[in-house]
Amino acid sequence: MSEAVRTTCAYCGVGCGIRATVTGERKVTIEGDPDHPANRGRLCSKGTHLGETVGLEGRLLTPMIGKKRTNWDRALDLVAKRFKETIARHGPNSVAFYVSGQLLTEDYYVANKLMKGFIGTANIDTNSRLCMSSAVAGHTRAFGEDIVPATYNDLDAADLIILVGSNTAWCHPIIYQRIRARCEAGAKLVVIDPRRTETAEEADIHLAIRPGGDVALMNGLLQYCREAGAVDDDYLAAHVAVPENFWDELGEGNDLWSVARACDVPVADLRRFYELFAATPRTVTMFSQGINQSTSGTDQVNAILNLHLATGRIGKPGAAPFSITGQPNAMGGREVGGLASTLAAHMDFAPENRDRVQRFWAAPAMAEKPGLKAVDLFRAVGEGRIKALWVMATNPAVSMPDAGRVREALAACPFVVVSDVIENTDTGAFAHVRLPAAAWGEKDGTVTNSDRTISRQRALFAMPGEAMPDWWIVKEVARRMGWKTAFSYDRPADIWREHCRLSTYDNDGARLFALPGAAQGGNAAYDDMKPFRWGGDQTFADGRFSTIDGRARLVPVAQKPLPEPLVKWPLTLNTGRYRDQWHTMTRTGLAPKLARHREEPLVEVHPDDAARLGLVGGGLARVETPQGESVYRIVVSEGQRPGELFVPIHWTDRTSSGGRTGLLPRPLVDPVSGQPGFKRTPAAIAPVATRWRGFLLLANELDERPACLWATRVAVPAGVLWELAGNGDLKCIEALLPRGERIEAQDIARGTRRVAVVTGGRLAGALFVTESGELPPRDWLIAQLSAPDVAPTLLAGRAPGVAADRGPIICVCFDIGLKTIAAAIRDQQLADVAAIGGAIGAGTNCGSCRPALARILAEETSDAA
Ligand SMILES: Nc1nc2c(c(=O)[nH]1)N[C@H]1C(S)=C(S)[C@@H](COP(=O)(O)OP(=O)(O)OC[C@H]3O[C@@H](n4cnc5c(=O)[nH]c(N)nc54)[C@H](O)[C@@H]3O)O[C@H]1N2
Ligand SMILES: Nc1nc2c(c(=O)[nH]1)N[C@H]1C(S)=C(S)[C@@H](COP(=O)(O)OP(=O)(O)OC[C@H]3O[C@@H](n4cnc5c(=O)[nH]c(N)nc54)[C@H](O)[C@@H]3O)O[C@H]1N2
Ligand code: SF4
Ligand SMILES: [Mo]
Repeated sequence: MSEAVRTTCAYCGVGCGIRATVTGERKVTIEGDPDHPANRGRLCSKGTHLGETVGLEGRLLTPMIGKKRTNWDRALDLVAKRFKETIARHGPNSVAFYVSGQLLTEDYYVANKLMKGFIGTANIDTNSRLCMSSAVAGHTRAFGEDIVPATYNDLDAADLIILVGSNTAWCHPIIYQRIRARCEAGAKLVVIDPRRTETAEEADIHLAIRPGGDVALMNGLLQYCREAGAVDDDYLAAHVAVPENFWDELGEGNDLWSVARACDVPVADLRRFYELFAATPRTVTMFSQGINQSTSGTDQVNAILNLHLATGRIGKPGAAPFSITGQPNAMGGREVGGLASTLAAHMDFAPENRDRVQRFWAAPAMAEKPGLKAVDLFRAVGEGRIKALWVMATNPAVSMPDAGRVREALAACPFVVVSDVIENTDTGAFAHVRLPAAAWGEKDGTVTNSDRTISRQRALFAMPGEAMPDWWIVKEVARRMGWKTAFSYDRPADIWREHCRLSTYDNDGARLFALPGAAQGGNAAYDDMKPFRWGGDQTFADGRFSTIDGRARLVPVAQKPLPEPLVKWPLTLNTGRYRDQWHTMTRTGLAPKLARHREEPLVEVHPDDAARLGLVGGGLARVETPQGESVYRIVVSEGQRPGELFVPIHWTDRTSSGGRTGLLPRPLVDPVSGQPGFKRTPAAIAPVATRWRGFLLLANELDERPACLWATRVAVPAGVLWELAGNGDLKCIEALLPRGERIEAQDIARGTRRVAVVTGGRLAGALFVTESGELPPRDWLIAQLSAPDVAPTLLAGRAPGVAADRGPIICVCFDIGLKTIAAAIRDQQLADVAAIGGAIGAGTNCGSCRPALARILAEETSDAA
């Protein structure tokens, strides 16, 4: 066994440190790094199960031109040639890169330098446009620079933590555990989210706000603070520029009653929240996609920043606004200037900045002005204005709004290059050239997390096949385009040092982002780099901001009128994430344990809507918007507001016929940031009838999705499970079963059909279908895929004597189902989450399921009462 390597988790912006020990060929054990400041040894379910995703199944391991394998020289020459030709014929603005917050800083730096300094256009945008560009724009308006002034330590010092539009318990679980710990020590938690998420369930106050009402809520609060004497006039006088009439304009229509009505929240809850805020100086307001992903996203961000500036709650321990980042290197992308609207090292396109960067890069063709933002960029592709596009580390055919239109654009584009780690992605299907990138665990570089802590990601394995790191791929293309010296990097450390030097180049302190010490280190220093934070632990403590006069700005923002429901589209569609899946599932979709929390894409509907529209839990429904439609499995949930639907973003063409959420949102964006409003799309829903439902269990992957109305892939140990439903006949489904010895059973009266295929004594496939009856529980059947001998009772669907299954898996670490937990609570009279852990272990490892355990406990105890 080799020594543990310190690296950083591949997933979210919490940026947890990991100690990874390679135990064999593509095998690794993962532990939290006790010395990493972001997590101090803890990991959530996704981090804990990273080891299940490092196998080579599904990997793209050779460069491809069309459907043919090729070698690197040919692929790189072709990419360089086509980009050069396109630029020569149509100018630099006819090409574009679409990159990702999942690139490492070094990768990102090289791509940005090539586009903005050498090709000579700023048509490089990133999926971070869809993620936190409103926060970037809001920070820049208020502080003069895109600075997140908070750190995780502020959470430990806060007396009030407000989570706005953030399902932290699922999306930033380790931050959430830190918040819970602080709440157990007495801090209060307020959650502002239209849904009653697991995060909201544990809050002292949950405001189930009418979607899009956040500016009204925050402006009302600011007005309340003013009246309650909680505005810090001294701070404002010393450090903040307040526009004339700011307070007069704020005062209008922002009384408690009007705000409660506008936001559709109980006035008593609103008053409690306002009183609590006014009385609690140590407040951290954390926000993410419920704020950013809106056509008023930037205003919503500034409404929050206004509150913190006006109450002087910034630059002090436990007091700060806190925009949390989603992707592992979203923050690093901001530092290198990966957005079309930023240049590099926290500089914009102002003449002096352009000039400075041009000098530093010795750039032959500096971009003159900001480039196309993601939605406009794909529109330009669709209209033929962009003729060569390179997509790296993102899956826009799934994740862009109005993804159907994005697919049409990709299909029409004369030259599409996709760099990915996975062979078959929805976006890769449109590529002329596919380039195999090295994945997490194979590549070296740095990432910056939500609280400005820079950590190293380190290689654990040799690069498989011909995979190469993204920085190498980009610099090889740059060199082939003719820029050999400017892209003569041999290792990530070379790029890192250049990036650090640019951050301090001609920087007298006007730009807070600066990495002075790091620029001098050698390769050994880079290899040994410990996590460190830039920008200080208490940013803005001196009250100086990055504006010309050093003052922050209050930015007047007004609530936009919220539209009434439309006749054809009477509902509002909200979209977001599940606890154990990551985006388009290219990696978490490989891990059977992570599939068990939510196996299928669900549409959550309020009981009143369900009753009115004939929607039954467990059935299927078609969700439709003006952009497209997709089918989901229905869940009736009290946690939804009436009139609203919630669907997950994770399922793709590869994994499901339904749940194709990217097709539904409008491509409408915030006017300042260009971020799409993913959370609020007018929609309609109707039940979908199917004659039969069933499941197909297979030892091997299928090349194509089963052709029926509903087919969703679920990763299981030693194989794959497809949940199915349809109206057609079963012949084409049965044809998917492998060859071998067939065992069959049929009950015509109940419309039941069961087929199993055995080869060499082992189960190779099984199809269970019913028209009217129940389907057997899946657990035992799935286990038969790994069993050395097929059980004779196979077609009965369960082991003799074994009763029902365990229900949905709540604790993925110890594989404990809902029913097991509920039974333990009842039988052993367990009174709290810790007692459940003591009795059956659930929740004692990663802790991601603790909010769910609390809810089950509450339900069981209220049932008992
Ligand atoms: N498990 C998991 N974790 C992840 C990811 C993942 O894919 N899976 N992705 C990572 C990434 S890239 C990101 S960006 C983050 C996102 O993390 P979050 O922002 O926490 O995630 P979302 O589920 O997109 O949306 C957050 C909440 O906003 C609420 N919301 C919708 N509309 C409104 C509104 O008008 N006002 C308010 N106040 N709230 C609203 C939604 O109901 C939802 O609960 O998660 C990161 N972490
Ligand atoms: N409706 C709706 N849509 C949304 C959102 C929403 O809330 N609602 N959220 C938006 C947000 S916040 C985000 S961040 C996006 C995320 O959306 P995407 O970025 O499209 O999602 P991922 O699945 O993370 O795509 C990453 C791709 O990079 C590949 N990859 C992984 N590692 C590497 C690497 O090292 N190199 C290379 N070259 N490739 C790699 C993966 O296999 C995968 O194909 O979705 C956005 N879309
Ligand atoms: S919270 Fe979970 S997914 Fe995010 S970095 Fe930490 S372990 Fe990884
Ligand atoms: Mo994101």
